Amino acid sequence: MTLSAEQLESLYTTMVRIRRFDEKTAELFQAGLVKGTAHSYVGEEAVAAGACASLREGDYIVGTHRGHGHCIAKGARLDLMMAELMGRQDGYCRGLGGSMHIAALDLRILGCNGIVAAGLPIGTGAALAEKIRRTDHVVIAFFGDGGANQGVVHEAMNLAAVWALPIVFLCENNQYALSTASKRTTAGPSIAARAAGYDIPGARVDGNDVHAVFEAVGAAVARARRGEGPSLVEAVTYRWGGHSMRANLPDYRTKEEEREWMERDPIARLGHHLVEDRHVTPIRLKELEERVEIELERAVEFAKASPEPSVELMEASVYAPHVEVREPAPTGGRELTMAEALNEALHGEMQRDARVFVMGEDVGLIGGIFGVTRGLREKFGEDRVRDTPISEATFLGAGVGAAIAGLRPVVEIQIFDFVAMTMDQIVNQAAKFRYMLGGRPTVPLVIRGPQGGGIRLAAQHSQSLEAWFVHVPGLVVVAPSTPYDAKGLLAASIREDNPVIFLEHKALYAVKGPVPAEPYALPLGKADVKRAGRDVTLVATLAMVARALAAAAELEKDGISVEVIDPRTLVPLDEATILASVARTGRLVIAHEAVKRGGWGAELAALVSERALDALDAPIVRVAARNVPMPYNDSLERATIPTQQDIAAAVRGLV
Ligand SMILES: Cc1ncc(C[n+]2csc(CCOP(=O)(O)OP(=O)(O)O)c2C)c(N)n1
Repeated sequence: MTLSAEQLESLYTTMVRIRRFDEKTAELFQAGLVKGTAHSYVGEEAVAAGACASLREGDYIVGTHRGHGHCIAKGARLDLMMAELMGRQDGYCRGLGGSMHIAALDLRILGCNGIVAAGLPIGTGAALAEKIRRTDHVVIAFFGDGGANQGVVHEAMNLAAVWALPIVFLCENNQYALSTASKRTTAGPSIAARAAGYDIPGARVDGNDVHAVFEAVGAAVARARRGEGPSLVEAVTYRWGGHSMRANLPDYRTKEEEREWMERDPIARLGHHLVEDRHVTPIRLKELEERVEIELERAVEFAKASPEPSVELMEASVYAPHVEVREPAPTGGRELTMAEALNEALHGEMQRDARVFVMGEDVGLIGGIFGVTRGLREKFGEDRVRDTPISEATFLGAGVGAAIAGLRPVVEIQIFDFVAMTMDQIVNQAAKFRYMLGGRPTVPLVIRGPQGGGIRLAAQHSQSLEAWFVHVPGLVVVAPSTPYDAKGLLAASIREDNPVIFLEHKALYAVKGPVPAEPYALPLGKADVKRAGRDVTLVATLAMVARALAAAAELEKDGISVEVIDPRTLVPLDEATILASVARTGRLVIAHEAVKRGGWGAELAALVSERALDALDAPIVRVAARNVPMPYNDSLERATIPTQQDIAAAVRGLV
């Protein structure tokens, strides 16, 4: 497809806007008005401009840390971008994101990213959302030659290829990752050549030739729109400046090489073509450039005049309002196992809301290795119940992308220890996305799966990991101990607009309890007093709740009255219920299965000593696993996990 002179003028303007924006940013950085750092796109303008020229309003991009050009090419406003770079309240992210996190969901710019290549799983998820919704919207996911060597790049291309997702993987090969030349770190003839391994089209083009980029990406976009799946395009280019505006590094490129590439200036090339071949006058080009200057000056003035964001705005930006549960939940019901109760919640929520879908390893055909997703595929179809490749980082990241794009994914981590593979997507992406974007978007994503020991699965299949997630602002952490709570809390978690870590204890899956047949949700942040008592407050979680209750029954016989509280959600935490109980009993024991050091109990102990020291008549005691990885040997495993006797002994020690 040839571009009209008008389209080329528009591309020329976009490229000049990108260049002048980043040149101005460098000036403002030197002047101390842009802080932190920013990564200039000067020299690479033809890639973003040529690529985005094939996109429509409903299409998405995910950018990189060098992302100003991506945003401008997708239609971002210079004034809102500049205000963001200056950390001001009127910026795209209200000053909470900065250069590396600019995003504009109304323009379907899903964000630049400070984590190299992390945008690819997210872009893959947006493409998945569009595929599930059966639209013809597509995604372009930008990444660098350095990013190309991240594991998620392989995972994302594989996932997109097996699911035929509408995404274009666009590698901007500027030949260096910070100081390191791509040829020193990258095997194979080219990055584009990797496409053959996924049986998808791959093309390598001159990234300084806007026509070439437009042609190659245009073909890939058209293929994606037709529903034929992903493509890989590698655009070879060069950044003129240093890695970042802050970096002040020893030389790693030769002056000749830099000069050579500057002579291939993509803007001068397009300008020359317009004048020589398209009868556009140099005066016309000057006019276009002058318009950009005016826009840029206004953008700088706008940014300077914008107020600084407040501490209140910052604090309010971490969480979306938690789901409201108005009706009291029903009680009674049949006896179900916890696995059956969770399964019933999934059936109910998928029925209730077509945006809910489930993905994970072996969740479809066999219904999950613990049976939690059984029957969903038969009822809701393969589109909404997806067996994934073993690519936790990417299918979880795809969950983040699909959630941002408006669906409500439930991602199963087959055994929760494997969550370590996904920590970037949970901690740096899901948890921070709303915040980095100024507190506006929502990330309605549930990440659920079994944790804990007791069935001899040893060190890598038995950990209790709640403390990792409690430590991260932006996450909700749920930990049910009964089938009744499990059903109601999972339903609430799926209706929640924040990312939820939903921890199931694998030893509880087969435990039975009464569960009402009708759908219901339980509020997040509401503890349950499982047993009332006067002498000691005993806060227990997950599998420790049953042991705490058994210990309390045993102690009752000796005249010791124990109040057992199950917080049910660790974030948000029902501090009031716990503090009120401690105020009455004056004693606190905390029981959890995770190792003691740095465990969630330490946080609760600190909270109670800060807030209720006067009420305490005795030191706070934690009952937790020994500070060892879970052993395989069964008697050692029993010696590691706290028992009813350990809990009872801790209580006795206080009275
Ligand atoms: C996961 C991760 N590792 C390292 C970094 C530090 N870092 C930021 S950009 C960069 C180089 C990236 O090179 P490339 O992907 O080629 O993009 P370019 O900077 O050349 O545009 C490095 C090492 C990071 N931000 N994230």
